[in-house]
Amino acid sequence: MHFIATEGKLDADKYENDPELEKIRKERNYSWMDIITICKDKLPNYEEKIKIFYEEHLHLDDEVRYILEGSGYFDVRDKEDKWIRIFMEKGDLITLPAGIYHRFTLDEKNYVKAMRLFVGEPVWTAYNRPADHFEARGQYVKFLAQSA
Ligand code: KMT
Ligand code: NI
Repeated sequence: MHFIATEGKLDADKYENDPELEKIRKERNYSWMDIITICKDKLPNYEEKIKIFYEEHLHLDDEVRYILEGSGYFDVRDKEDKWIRIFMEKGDLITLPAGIYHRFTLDEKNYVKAMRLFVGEPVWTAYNRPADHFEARGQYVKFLAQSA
């Protein structure tokens, strides 16, 4: 996946038994999933984690998130290296391509429950900017240049 796909609404109330979600997981080989709840009372090392989420970083794999409850913002860098803020709420699915600089923050409600999807065994390593020497970054930059 080489573009930011923010895909229409799914019915988050039935995430445990949803043929639409199953179809997406099959088609894209999202064999792995877990659910993360980001709020003060539920996430161990909350303060530290939200700080890490909001540091500008990239990953070597796609970051796929499906919002089940609550909301928050994904900020992504556009072609001109400016921030684009994407509001994500219940039912929204987002795919951040490998190599894109981004960050995440909660909103004033301070609560989100999200499904994390991954192709194969998950790798959560975040590389803070600058991380331009990675192959995944090179590929993404190349893609951006071609789509200009
Ligand atoms: C990440 O990698 O930024 C996260 O997992 C936090 C966002 S999940 C809604
Ligand atoms: Ni990330």
